[in-house]
Amino acid sequence: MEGVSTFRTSLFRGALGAVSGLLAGYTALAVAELVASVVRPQAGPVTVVGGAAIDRTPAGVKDFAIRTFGENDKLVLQLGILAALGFLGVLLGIISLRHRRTGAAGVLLFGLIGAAAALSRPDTGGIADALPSMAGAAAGAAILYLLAGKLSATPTQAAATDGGWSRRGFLVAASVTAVGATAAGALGRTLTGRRAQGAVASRSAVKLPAPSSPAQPLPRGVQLKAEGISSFTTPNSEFYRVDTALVVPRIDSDTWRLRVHGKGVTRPRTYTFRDLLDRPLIERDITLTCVSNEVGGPYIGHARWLGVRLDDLLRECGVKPPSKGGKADQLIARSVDGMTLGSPVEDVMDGRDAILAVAMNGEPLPFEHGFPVRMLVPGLYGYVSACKWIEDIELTTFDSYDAYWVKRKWARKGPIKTQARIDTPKPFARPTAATVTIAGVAWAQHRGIRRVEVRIDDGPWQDADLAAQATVDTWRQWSYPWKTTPGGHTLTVRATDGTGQVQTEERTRTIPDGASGWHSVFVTAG
Ligand SMILES: Nc1nc2c(c(=O)[nH]1)N[C@H]1C(S)=C(S)[C@@H](COP(=O)(O)O)O[C@H]1N2
Ligand SMILES: [Mo]
Repeated sequence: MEGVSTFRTSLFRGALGAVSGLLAGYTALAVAELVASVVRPQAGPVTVVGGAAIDRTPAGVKDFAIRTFGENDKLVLQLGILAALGFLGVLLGIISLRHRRTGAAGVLLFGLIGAAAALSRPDTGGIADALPSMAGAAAGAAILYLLAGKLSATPTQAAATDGGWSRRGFLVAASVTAVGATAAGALGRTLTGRRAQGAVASRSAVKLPAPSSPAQPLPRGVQLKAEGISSFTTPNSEFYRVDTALVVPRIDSDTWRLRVHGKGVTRPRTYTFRDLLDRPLIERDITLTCVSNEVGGPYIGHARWLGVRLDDLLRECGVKPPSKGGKADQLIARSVDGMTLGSPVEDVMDGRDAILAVAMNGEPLPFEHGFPVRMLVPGLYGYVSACKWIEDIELTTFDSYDAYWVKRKWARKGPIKTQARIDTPKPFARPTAATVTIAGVAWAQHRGIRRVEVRIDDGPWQDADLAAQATVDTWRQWSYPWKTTPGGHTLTVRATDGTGQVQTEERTRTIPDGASGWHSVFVTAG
């Protein structure tokens, strides 16, 4: 009888130990977020550990994550980190029942790991970035030591004082900790939110000037009526998002600066947001595509952008393209979050509409898409051109510097490959109509789309009807009226670009320079 009750009591103590560990972890995170709200919101432990994990993830795993979790990949990563921390908290809590100091030291160790992760990030703000993790860990360790102390009475004593000081003392201490940590976390979030208010206000205050060179009006008929086809212009709220930022940078455009410097820059300059808005602005239709887009995938979007010509700005700084004797063949764009993207200077200055964009579909850039300024180069995948939250342009050479993704095994150069996608019917659809409209989009930015063909099963290639082409830098819609026959059918599409090159059948992975191959869907007609 007594044995059973002792067992129950120690089980109970074990559970309370686990609770102590969880509370210690919770306190550590809350205090760290509070300190981060003062130091730098991006230096919070979950953000830096997650960011460091992203930095170190092999290309294959990252590709898997993007493929499997899509744009939720960051959420999954953060939840994973929290789950791991919860597990470790429970473990340390139980250890601390026997070894109070060891438990507390364990919490401090995780603080050190967080601090190391913070200092390893490409956007690290220096030693101050270690503070949130260290302060959080110190608070967590103290709490674990305290709570474990409340539980350190022997089981028989605890049983003897059932409902007495030791249990009540623990409950009071645990409750105070929970409330205090929650308050600290809430205060941290409020402070971080207040910090962002300047940025939000600066964005609301932006008055977009009229372009001196407006976009050509979209030709009638760029948008087909087929049900289920993509909308030609992607609304900002639906535009795909691919980046490594666990916390979206919120930059105040009033304090933002863009520095241009490096090899062959005879007149280095720093531009303010006002400087850019005061220049002649061009408005252009450009379709953006991610190199991580699988055949048939969703990482493509189209918008009308407003911004300054990048070639003009570079010339003003004395930059010449390599073909005109320029010393630099690579332009490194650097963002406030430490991302680096390298574009060929030749492409940027060959007359195409490479821009520093300030607006997307008629409004200042959304924070997620790079406010206040991002770069865009028609014809190049985003990872080698479309730097969001840009703050620095450095002219250099491909031989002397590898940008972020290139260090991670992606190709140095990333011209967009010709692709076509079937938007409708959806895979495994069961259409019943006698004639079914097969329709979708095709793209080969900066070369344009000349032809799209559709094939039913192993039948002959047949020309699809092309929608109007806006410009060579945009995607193009197509459709094909298919007279169905009952049964299962594989529908395949391929495009020909503006140079006459037919899209290759050869299937490749997205790594290292973008997926190739034909998109097909299987449907059952009947
Ligand atoms: N600062 C920053 N800019 C970035 C990235 C990033 O991770 N960080 N990702 C690039 C990639 S891979 C792509 S495809 C485009 C996506 O732009 P979007 O999120 O506005 O669609 O942004 C590019 N610019
Ligand atoms: Mo990308």
